Amino acid sequence: MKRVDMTRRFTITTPIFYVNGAPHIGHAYTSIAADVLARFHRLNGEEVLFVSGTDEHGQKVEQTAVAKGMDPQAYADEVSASFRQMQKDMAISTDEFIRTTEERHKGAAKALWEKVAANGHIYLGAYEGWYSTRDEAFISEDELVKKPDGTFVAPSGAPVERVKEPSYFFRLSNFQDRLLKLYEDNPDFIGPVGPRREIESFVRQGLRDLSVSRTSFKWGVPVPNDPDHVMYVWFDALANYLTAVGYPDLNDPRAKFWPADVHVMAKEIARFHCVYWPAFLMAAGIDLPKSVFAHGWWTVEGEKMSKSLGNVLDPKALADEFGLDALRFFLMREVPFGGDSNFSRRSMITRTNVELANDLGNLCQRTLSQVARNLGGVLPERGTLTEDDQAMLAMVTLLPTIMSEQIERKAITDALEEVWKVIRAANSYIDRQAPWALKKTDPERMADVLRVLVDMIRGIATMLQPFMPNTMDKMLTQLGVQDDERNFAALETLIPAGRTLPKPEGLFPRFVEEEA
Ligand code: ME8
Repeated sequence: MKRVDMTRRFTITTPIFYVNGAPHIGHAYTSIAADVLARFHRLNGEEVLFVSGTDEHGQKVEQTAVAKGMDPQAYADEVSASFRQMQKDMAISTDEFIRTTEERHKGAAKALWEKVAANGHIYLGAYEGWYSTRDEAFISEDELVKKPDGTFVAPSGAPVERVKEPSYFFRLSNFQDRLLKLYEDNPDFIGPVGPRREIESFVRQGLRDLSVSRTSFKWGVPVPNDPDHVMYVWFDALANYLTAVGYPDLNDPRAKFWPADVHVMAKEIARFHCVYWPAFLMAAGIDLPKSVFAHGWWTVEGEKMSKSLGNVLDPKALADEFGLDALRFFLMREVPFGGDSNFSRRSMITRTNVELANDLGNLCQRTLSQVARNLGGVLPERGTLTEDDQAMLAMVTLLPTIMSEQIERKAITDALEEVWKVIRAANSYIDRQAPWALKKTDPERMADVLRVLVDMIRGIATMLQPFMPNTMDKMLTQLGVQDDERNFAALETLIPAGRTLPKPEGLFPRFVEEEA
């Protein structure tokens, strides 16, 4: 079987996060998922651009800063730094971190605006209607939701206020047909299918022109040639994806990374990415991203995360308690990428103990301790392979092909399950072959079995690197695999016999809940 031929270049983005509060598990989740995809493509030999950042303008950020008695820039500096720290704590391998208050970004947003305006898609008018600051979204009358007390809120439940101000408009209504054709011609443009249907039906209902500037506050990118207006925060924010590739400088070395392969986010902001963003780009005559993937929403112990409930999960605290890679693994394993999920401590503990400590940790420990004890820690030759050995090795050999196809579909959880099938098979193999019993009866066969196991674990650890980079780094070191032998293509070459392996150490401790 031939490995899926993935393009040799891969550009992936996360949303840029609002700096109106500390990063929580939701932000970490999107960052980790995108990181898994970015790392997978890098190990597959592709040139990757992975973009993330912070969204620092707009009324919401301004109001939060004012409430804290801080200057918005000073406040944004502080919170943006905490997002960067979160990404460091979660081992997120971003190549570009965009802050919308940076000059390079303001330049890109202005250039995009000028292009859209020059092409005749922006006009001056006045907006009168509802605005939700929490969502940073204009809410039309027919979207308002009536609460039992007779007041109205946004579909998200966020409060709305009446706004009346001069505003520039983007001729979104002209783009309905082109957008519908985009979705029809490219069935994979929006994934997964739930958000795709929602977006299609939203666009089919007809599009109104979109207000793209505000005049009632100042915290934003000034509109070119009209400093009374600042850009609507979403026009500004979406432009960050172009900032990352050096726009408007088409000779920038990063320009080759556009169009993006995938913008990753949660479903609540799919509309901005699947409707407004492609329309802005069409209006500017810029290539469209190849796809948008909107994953689901995390709750905590069955409840929506909120400051008032005091249940906002800090990813750093969880990583400190369970181990970073156990947290990354759990988040990617617990729910098929795309679906909604619930964070439960019980489930986190079970997965850590069963899948990491028992399945993977024990497999590695049992194998390597026998190599250390019975073979002096020296990697044996590949012996004559029995049918059982061949079947086991074939499973590992197929992993890169199967997983590449799954990762291409963003089926991150399926890809993990594929590795676990091999781990479970290796555990049955070790029980069936019982190398410890062969020590006295057939030491040569014992060495052959241990070599098959080492090679299986090498394949497993290589393919798990995108998910658990730090632990797999240690596991590959324990297996005597050198740095340049860790990409997917290197799996086609056997590690030469005779290498002395370091003393094995347990990598996945069992989690024991302290008695309250
Ligand atoms: O929307 N479950 O920023 P934001 C899953 N600045 N993912 C979650 C989550 C949860 N409970 N909570 C947050 C914005 N996320 C804009 C984006 S992009 C040009 C501008 C993640 O700080 C998820 O990725 O509100 C979601 O889409 C994003 O954080 C929203 O982050």
